[in-house]
Amino acid sequence: MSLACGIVGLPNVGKSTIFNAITAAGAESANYPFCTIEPNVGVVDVPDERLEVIHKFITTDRIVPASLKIVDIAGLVAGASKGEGLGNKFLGNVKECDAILHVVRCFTKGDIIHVSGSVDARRDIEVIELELQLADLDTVTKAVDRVAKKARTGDKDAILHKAALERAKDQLERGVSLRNLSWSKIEREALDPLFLITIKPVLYVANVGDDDMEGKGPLAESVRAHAAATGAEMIPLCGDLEGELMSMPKEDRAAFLADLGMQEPGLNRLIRKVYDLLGLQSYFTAGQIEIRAWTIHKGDTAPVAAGVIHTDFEKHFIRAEVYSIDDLVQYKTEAAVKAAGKLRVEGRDYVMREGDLAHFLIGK
Ligand SMILES: Nc1nc2c(ncn2[C@@H]2O[C@H](COP(=O)(O)OP(=O)(O)O)[C@@H](O)[C@H]2O)c(=O)[nH]1
Ligand SMILES: [Mg+2]
Repeated sequence: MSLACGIVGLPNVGKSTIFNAITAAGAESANYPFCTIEPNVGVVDVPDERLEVIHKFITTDRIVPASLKIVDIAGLVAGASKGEGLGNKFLGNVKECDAILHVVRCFTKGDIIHVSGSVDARRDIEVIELELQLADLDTVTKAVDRVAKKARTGDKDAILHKAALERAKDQLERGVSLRNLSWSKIEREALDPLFLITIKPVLYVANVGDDDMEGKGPLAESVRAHAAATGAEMIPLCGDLEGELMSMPKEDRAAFLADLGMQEPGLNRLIRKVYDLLGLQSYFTAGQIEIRAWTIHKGDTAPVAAGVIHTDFEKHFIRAEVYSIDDLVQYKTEAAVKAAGKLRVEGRDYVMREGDLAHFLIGK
């Protein structure tokens, strides 16, 4: 499962700076040495300490973390939905993403010109959000027209879908992003095929200066307030420092972080948050060939989890043998876990738990 996250925000807020830091991290990973799909697309490991914990007890040839695709979406300016700037092409790129990283400028130092002449985080958010809402409004309006014809013939589904689309249209006209509302299953059926932008989960990234690393200043606070008011999350991050960190030789980074009073790069926090935002979790397979993290959605059953390894595995799933990392830490080997009766045999209905270690038995 390759999930994608699109970075949006006004020009000069630090999108590319953050994107470049993330892709530099990806390029260092043994897993994507030549991964430049397109200049604005990067792949990065999802940092996960549990892989090393497993590795303490199970020898292996390689470790493969979960990954995330990041897309730098440039050209979003006021009027984009009407074709200003790079307009529609870039809104199209956002549609293909699973989640949105909305970068907001909260640094004041430096002579970086702000497109609107002054730094105002709240206004900036509103400019971008409005463009995305207008883009959705356009999509939804066209969809209402299409379904209206079918609804007039008395088609039950079409009538329900039309109502859902009209609700979305009405809310967008009031300036409400669709993610702020709850939608029933039938409503989602009408909306999902449209790849609407404002229904995607968003994470606000307050790009703070190095004088406000924790995001306690008024600009970052206004981003935090907006996020809280809309049920979203925010994370403070200093794009410049993250870039600087990634441009250093690896062995110098720990000292640089320690100087700043940081435990780990801010990017690690960011990537984990995105993973969480998408409702994802990992399970692991571990053996001589590889120790690997696999990405599933929270609530996925064992056959669905097996299907991530290979699509056929879902259909031909027989059973899973599952144990937890805690069991491995306590008993030290898989054989000892089994001897202690902690290796559970689970069937088709088993809902995977965060951090399960699994073997799947697959039929033909
Ligand atoms: N002072 C400061 N400058 C930054 C920071 N992040 C980015 N910049 C600068 O802002 C300018 C625009 O950044 P860029 O990443 O290209 O913005 P984009 O247009 O959103 O992609 C560049 O000159 C960056 O060096 C930051 O955290 N602090
Ligand atoms: Mg850029």
